[in-house]
Amino acid sequence: MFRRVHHKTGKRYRSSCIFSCFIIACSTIIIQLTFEHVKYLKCVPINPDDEIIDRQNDWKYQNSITGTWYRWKTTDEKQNDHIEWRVNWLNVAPTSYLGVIVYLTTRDELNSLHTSLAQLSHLLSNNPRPVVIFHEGDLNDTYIQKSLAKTLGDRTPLGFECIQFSNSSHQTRFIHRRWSHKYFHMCRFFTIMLPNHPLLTLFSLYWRLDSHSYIFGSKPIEDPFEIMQERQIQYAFIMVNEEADHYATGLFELFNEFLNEHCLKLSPSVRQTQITWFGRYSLAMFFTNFALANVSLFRDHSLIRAWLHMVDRNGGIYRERWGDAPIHTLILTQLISRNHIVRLRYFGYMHRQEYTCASGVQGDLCKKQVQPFLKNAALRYYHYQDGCFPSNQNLLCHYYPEIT
Ligand SMILES: Nc1nc2c(ncn2[C@@H]2O[C@H](COP(=O)(O)OP(=O)(O)O)[C@@H](O)[C@H]2O)c(=O)[nH]1
Ligand SMILES: *[C@@H]1O[C@H](CO)[C@@H](O)[C@H](O)[C@H]1NC(C)=O
Ligand SMILES: *[C@@H]1O[C@H](CO)[C@@H](O)[C@H](O)[C@H]1NC(C)=O
Ligand SMILES: *[C@@H]1O[C@H](CO)[C@@H](O)[C@H](O)[C@H]1NC(C)=O
Ligand SMILES: [Mg+2]
Repeated sequence: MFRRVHHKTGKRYRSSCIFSCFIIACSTIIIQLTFEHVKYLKCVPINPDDEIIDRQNDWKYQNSITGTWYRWKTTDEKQNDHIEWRVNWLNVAPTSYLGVIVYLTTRDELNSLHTSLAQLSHLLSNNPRPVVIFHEGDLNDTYIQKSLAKTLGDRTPLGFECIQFSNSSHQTRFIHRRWSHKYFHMCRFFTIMLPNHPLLTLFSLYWRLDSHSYIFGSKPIEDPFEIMQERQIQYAFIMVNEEADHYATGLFELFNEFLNEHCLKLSPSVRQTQITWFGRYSLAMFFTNFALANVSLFRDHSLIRAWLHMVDRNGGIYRERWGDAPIHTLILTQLISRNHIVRLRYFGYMHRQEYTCASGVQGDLCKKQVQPFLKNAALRYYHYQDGCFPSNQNLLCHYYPEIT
């Protein structure tokens, strides 16, 4: 009997213990959830404009008429009070300032640059748009400039902007020694510097191409600047690609830090285009050697500016070889709504050994169109079906509306 009572007490004791544990566990969960909630409610975003510090750049640019050099700023103070940036236009002065086609290049790529300009001249013959070539002084020879102007044809304005990258060493702690200093400067140029050059204040939209970027097709194309203006598009691309993971070390972590500072969560577009099934960063990116953008997007949008400055301060461009492509892709998919970004599919495009034909141009027709650019028999060329790499599996590729 005694034992039985004892047994009963033990049982009661045990069940009350289980009950208490249950209550404690529940309370802990509730407290934690509340805390998370309060933390979220309490999240105070930092002011994006407070984060923008001029880093005492020693990059410079030169005016093509006066020859004066200026220090290049990335803050939004009006660029050195240029009332209006003046350009020494070859061929003819622009009649419209809606859009400008921009290149950065060197004399080493003069041959491909001629090809690239010839393609622009053919395909945009219905609506020539001004072209501006940024260079480091190796293209200020008048003879070279005139021959490039001739390739474009006398209806297309052509300007040259001489720039100087920094040569200070504080930015040059490389991990990727295989790449020259200059490559990192190029990445920084397209990430943050270009939209802050005073030439861009003259135009509403810009279109970036590389010297080895060829647009192609069987006939002149509709003007992409007009399409952007009519449809209020902020950004347009043509191909997508995937970054190598060793060129994006720490980038996605920095992006999450940025979101936290501004009390933002990953947008549905980032989640759908750049996060894998396993919740990891997919490295999908716009292939930004071809990109059309509203100039004010990367210059005046305060959160985008804050992100670009954060990336710049971090030094990852020089340290890890972060490219403008993943840097821009993350912030655009985060902040720009789905109907303000498009993929252009109505003409062919080739960059180095990679190409895609216009939507609907397949098989022999595609081969025929691209044939003139497959010049080097020693190289292997890659046809990106649909413009998507590695394949249709790249979720970024078909996410945005396409213009065919
Ligand atoms: N002026 C100048 N242009 C460069 C330099 N490095 C690259 N570029 C140009 O910047 C553009 C992009 O560079 P590219 O080497 O094509 O990069 P990739 O497309 O990532 O291989 C091309 O038009 C190059 O000619 C450089 O050091 N100086
Ligand atoms: C041409 O290039 C050199 C740098 O190589 C530069 O110092 C010079 O000022 C440039 N501009 C003109 C208009 O000659
Ligand atoms: C680059 O270095 C040279 C000498 O090392 C110096 O004279 C020049 O001013 C520097 N350029 C810039 C933009 O700082
Ligand atoms: C570019 O963006 C600015 C700011 O959002 C807007 O006011 C302007 O209309 C846009 N330009 C074009 C051509 O879409
Ligand atoms: Mg390139």
